[in-house]
Amino acid sequence: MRMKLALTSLLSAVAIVVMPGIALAGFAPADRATLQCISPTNCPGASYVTFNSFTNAPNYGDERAFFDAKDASITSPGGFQDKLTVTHGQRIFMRVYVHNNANESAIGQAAATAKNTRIQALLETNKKTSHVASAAITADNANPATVSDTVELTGANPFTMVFDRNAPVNVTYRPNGTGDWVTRPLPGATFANDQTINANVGDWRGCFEFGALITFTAIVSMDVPKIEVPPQIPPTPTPPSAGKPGALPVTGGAGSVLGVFTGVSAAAGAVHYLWGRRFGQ
Ligand SMILES: [Ca+2]
Repeated sequence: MRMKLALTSLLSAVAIVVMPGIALAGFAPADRATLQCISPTNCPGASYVTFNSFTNAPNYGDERAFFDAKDASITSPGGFQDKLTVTHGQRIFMRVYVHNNANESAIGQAAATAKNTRIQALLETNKKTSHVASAAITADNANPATVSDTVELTGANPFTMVFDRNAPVNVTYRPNGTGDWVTRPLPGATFANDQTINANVGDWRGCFEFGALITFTAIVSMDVPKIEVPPQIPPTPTPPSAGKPGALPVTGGAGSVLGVFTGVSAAAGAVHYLWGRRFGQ
């Protein structure tokens, strides 16, 4: 019995791993080592290159949840969410926060610099009512090598999403880690297809001074149900057949009633009378 239970558990685990087309929501790796600021002004950082692993960054909070989004019409700061309800034609403004947590002052700039740093954002390609968009940050000397996070998007009807190639892929950062924040096109960012953005940004120095936000836009295309317009012409009642047992609510059948009237208008009046009687009007 114990063997059977163990085998069942193993099969369940395998089924989860190989299930195609299912994107898991949330950040990954979920079990990676994390860092904590001792105070908002005292965040020692890591002795190795690792991205987005502070759980209480002063200006961001939990860095592991580094990919979020909001309606693109919201131009005020903030308002980003990990889960959105979307509608047809909606433009979604997406944001990736990037922070190499390595502590330059402890291990030196060279050891603290991420090498061959790559950013990727993905949308799902299938038409369905629930999508998981994902973003990943990878570097040759990072540990873990890749970290990722998601945005969940849900619609009332099946929809598809594409990146807006006419909107910029921007990076907001402080050049050389000092001074004012600037926003400019992210060097090397390309649309591999409508659902994939890639950027190789090369070296990425450690510490909060070099934190950055990468932004881009996606568009929702949703099936919109056709509005059913009721017919404006009332149905023409079919005069009941005299030979149809039980078709008439009056004693004597249709003939006895129609016989009271003459002509077309009289027949129409008879039908109205019959229907009125039948429905108790
Ligand atoms: Ca997220």
